[in-house]
Amino acid sequence: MTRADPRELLRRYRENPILRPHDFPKMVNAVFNPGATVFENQTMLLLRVEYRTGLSSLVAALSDNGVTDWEIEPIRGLHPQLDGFEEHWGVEDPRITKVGDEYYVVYVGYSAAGPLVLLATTLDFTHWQRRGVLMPPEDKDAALFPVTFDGRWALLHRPAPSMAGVGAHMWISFSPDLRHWGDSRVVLAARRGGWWDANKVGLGPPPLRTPKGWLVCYHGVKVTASGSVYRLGLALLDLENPTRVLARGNEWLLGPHEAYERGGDVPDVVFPCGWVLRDDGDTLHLYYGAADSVVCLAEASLASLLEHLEQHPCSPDTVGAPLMGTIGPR
Ligand code: BMA
Repeated sequence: MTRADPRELLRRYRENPILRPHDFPKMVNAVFNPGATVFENQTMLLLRVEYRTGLSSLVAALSDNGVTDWEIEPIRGLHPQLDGFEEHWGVEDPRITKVGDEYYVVYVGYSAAGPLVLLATTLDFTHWQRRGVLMPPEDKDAALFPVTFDGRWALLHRPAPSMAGVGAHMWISFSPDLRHWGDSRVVLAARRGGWWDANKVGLGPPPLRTPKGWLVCYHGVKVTASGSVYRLGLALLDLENPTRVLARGNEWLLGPHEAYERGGDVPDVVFPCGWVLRDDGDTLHLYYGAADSVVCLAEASLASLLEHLEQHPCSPDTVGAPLMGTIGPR
C-alpha cells in the first residue's frame, strides 16, 4: 500500500489524501488533523472540519480497514459551544485516549483569550460530557496517558511562552482528579539553531505504550525565510516515570514533500493527532493533516521505530533531552 523506499521508516499511503473537503456532504473548507481510535471494531477518525466560516468542529469518519471507504457520520462529533468562552471560535486538533470503555478526548478550544486545552469524554461520540479546561491559554498539543502514575493522571501539553526567543517546549503535568494540575516540568525541549525541531515542538498523537517505553511522535517547527515547516520526529519516555526521556531521534521521519503537503491553506505542514496499532501488534497507522487542508495516512513498523530509537539514547540526567546547551541541568 505504500511507497517502496525501504529506507523510509514512515511510508505514505500511495493514494493519499484519504479524505478531502469534497468528500463531505456539505461544502467545507478543509478537513485535517484527525484524532484516531478503534470504535466498535472500526477505525474512527475524529476529523477537524473547518467550515466556510473559518471555525472548526470535530466530525467522525469510520472505515472497516482504516485505509479506504470512509463513511462520514455527522451525527457523531463534537460541535463547539460558540456562545461560550472556551470554544467561542471553534474546536480543533483532538487527541483520543481510550480508558476502559470510555474515550477521553483532549482538544483545543479556540477561546476569546487564545487556544486552551479542554477535555470531553464519551462512550459513543454522540453523547459527551464536557470536563472543562485542563490548561488555560495559551496551551495546545495535549493528550492524556491511558494509565495513571502513582494515582495521578498525566498530560503532555505545550504552553506558549509569552517571552520571545525562549522556545516552546513539551511539558508534562499531573493531576489526581483531571481538574487540579501541577508538578509541571519540561519533558521534551525544542532544540536550537539549524535543527529541524528548533524553537517549537508539540505532541502529535497520544503516547503509545510499548515494551520499551512510551512512544511519542512530535512535530518540530523550523522557521525559514519563506515560513514555518512542520515535520515529525520520535522520542521514547520511561514507562514508569514519563518525565524521563529514554531516547530522541535526531532526524525527522516525515516532512512536507508531496504536493498535498507542500500546498494548501498552510503550506509545508504535516500534523498528526492520531495513530492506531493494528492487531498484528506491529503495523502502525499514523493519520495526519497535510497543509491544513486534507487527511493523509502513513504506515510504519513499530519494531523498526523502536529499533531506530535504540540508536539515539538520551542520558538520564538531562532534562528536555537533548538540551543542546539551552537550559541548565535539573
Ligand atoms: C498549529 C495548530 C495546527 C495547525 C498547525 C499548522 O499551531 O494550529 O492546528 O495544523 O499549526 O498551521
